[in-house]
Amino acid sequence: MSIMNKKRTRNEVRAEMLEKGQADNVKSTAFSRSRDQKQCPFGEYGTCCKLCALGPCRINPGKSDSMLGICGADADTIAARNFARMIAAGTAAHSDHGRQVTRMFLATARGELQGYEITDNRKLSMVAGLYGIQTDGKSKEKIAEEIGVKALAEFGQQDGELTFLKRAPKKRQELWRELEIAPRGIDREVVELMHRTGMGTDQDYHNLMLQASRCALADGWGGAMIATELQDILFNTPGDLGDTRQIVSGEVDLGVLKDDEVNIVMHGHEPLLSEVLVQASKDPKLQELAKSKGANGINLAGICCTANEVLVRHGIPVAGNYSQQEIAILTGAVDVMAVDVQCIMEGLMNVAQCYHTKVITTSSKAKLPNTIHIELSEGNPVETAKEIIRIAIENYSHRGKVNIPSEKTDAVVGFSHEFINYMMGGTYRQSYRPLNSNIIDGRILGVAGVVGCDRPYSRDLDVHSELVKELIANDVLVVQTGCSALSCAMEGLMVPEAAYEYAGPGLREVCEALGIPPVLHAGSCVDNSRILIALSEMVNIGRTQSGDIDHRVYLGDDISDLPVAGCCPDWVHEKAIAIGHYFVASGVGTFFGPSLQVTNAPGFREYLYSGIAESLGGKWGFGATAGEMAGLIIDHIKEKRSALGLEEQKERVLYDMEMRRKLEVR
Ligand code: NFS
Ligand code: SF4
Repeated sequence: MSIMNKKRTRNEVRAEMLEKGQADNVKSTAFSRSRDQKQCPFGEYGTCCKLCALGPCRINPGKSDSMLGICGADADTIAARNFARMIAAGTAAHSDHGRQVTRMFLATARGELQGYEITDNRKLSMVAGLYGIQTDGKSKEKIAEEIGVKALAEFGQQDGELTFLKRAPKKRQELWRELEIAPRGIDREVVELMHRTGMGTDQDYHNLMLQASRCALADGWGGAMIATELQDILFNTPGDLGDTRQIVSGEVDLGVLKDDEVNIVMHGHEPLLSEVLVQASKDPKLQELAKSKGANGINLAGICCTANEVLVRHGIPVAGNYSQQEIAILTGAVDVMAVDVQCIMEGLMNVAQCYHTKVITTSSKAKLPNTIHIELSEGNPVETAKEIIRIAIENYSHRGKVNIPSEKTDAVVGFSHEFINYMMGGTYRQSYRPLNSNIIDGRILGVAGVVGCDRPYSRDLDVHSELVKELIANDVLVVQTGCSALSCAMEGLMVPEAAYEYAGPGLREVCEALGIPPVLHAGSCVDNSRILIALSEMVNIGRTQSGDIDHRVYLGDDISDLPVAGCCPDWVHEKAIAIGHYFVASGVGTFFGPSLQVTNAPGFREYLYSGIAESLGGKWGFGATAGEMAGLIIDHIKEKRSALGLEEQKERVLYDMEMRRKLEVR
């Protein structure tokens, strides 16, 4: 396996493809549109309010102290309401995904749905335990049905607490109760936040952010976590395949598309579609049909988070992340792009119309004009998948000029919480103890979760890999999800060899001993919930059964004590803000860039960047560049280390311009 199999930088490849697009009469792409769009400073800095018809009201940067909206709202209230609404929207997105998975899970358990089954028994009994379900003498389908009923009820629950909250460290749970922000039901928190951010309701941003926290927690420890866990039961926990445990490897980047095979690109978020496409593509009849049309086979590749889902479970190749979705079509080699929900650019249609590519929508929640709609059947999804594949096969012969860049990279992936546990301690001694003790002895400085989206800018340096390289050079172990993970995978950071090339000496030693990359791919964006569980586990092992501190592995009693940080260096979607805030409300210092839409609201901004830590332990931070974000993360981790009394042994390895230049993007 080589990490040096890229001849050109991603920027060079992209430029060539965009040129091809122009020659093929593609009117615009996100790259050209992002050059043409001039961002409105009021929106960019967080002080545009269009909540009611008296507005839109805009608070002028520089005059923000004196200016008010017509109702009297000031810059802080306006920015806080906008911010909180993003949290509500993001929570709604992850949670509606979770609801759909739960409905299909329940239908599977009841035998009403073909194509899925209850696969991961280990996780099934773990989740049953959390819901207090007695499993003795029951079939796995019966257990799953009881889980499905309870999980589905949590969306509409009015009182009480979400079940998975009890997976957090005790001290954190107590804090949530004390602040009255333990989420009661998933939908309720979204609705209440929408209500409170409307015109003329909650105008104290401290109070508003309490509900925003409750809502975000209903995402991370609710909707998103339900999505992750039930998907795992249906499709297997990444890296944890029943009796065998293994990480998988896969290839990423445009070079995974094939000249001589039918290419089907799966794009979106819910693995319900991609999983049945994977199954159906193996059907010998469809394989034969493809051959009869002159193709050598059927090639599936992913885009965005659905790509992450099938990559970490099956090693299915990935064509790209968010910003690469139109470029995949520009190759002229995509016979079908099948989409479900979220992060699907409307611009796809303009591009697809210039090629033979058929875009197929599959969810009633997300239709695009001028596309084929084939609803993912709630009765027989495999049949839907076969129909999609047949359309792709028929379309293969309609290709025009094809240009598939040869560039692709290997990635070793599938580091679920369960696999990390296993890889550290083996089958009989599964534990995070080695991780904690490596942190205590300083081999690993701390852990950073680097997650979220990527923006369609043309840059020489990729902000994700630039940031991550600096972190691992400073012995920070990096865990990734989402499009950011795909960026670093494309830059060759997810192979064990990357440790030799980029990691600091301590981290390198650990990676070498375990045979792992210094950057661990944990899955899609809903799988950030895996990181919450990993953090809880790092806390929980610090004390013995009887409650005594075990000094060999003790890193504090709450997530907010851990030398860890979160980062979303290139956020795009509101979902990223919801994720950021559930990390903050879980006690994690979380750093975003390269903008944050709170700049011109001084009171609210300072509250997010520091004041909020007094109650929640976690806080927001902002860095405009990879270097700034890396600095903030490393400083934050060091602060936590010194609060724990861990001796500092190392100075930060600073990446100066010279070193940055050497980090050229491959
Ligand atoms: Ni996350 Fe995944 Fe990508 Fe951002 Fe969109 S695909 S759910 S939102 S852009 S990481
Ligand atoms: Fe203007 Fe207030 Fe209406 Fe917002 S809610 S648009 S600040 S009047």
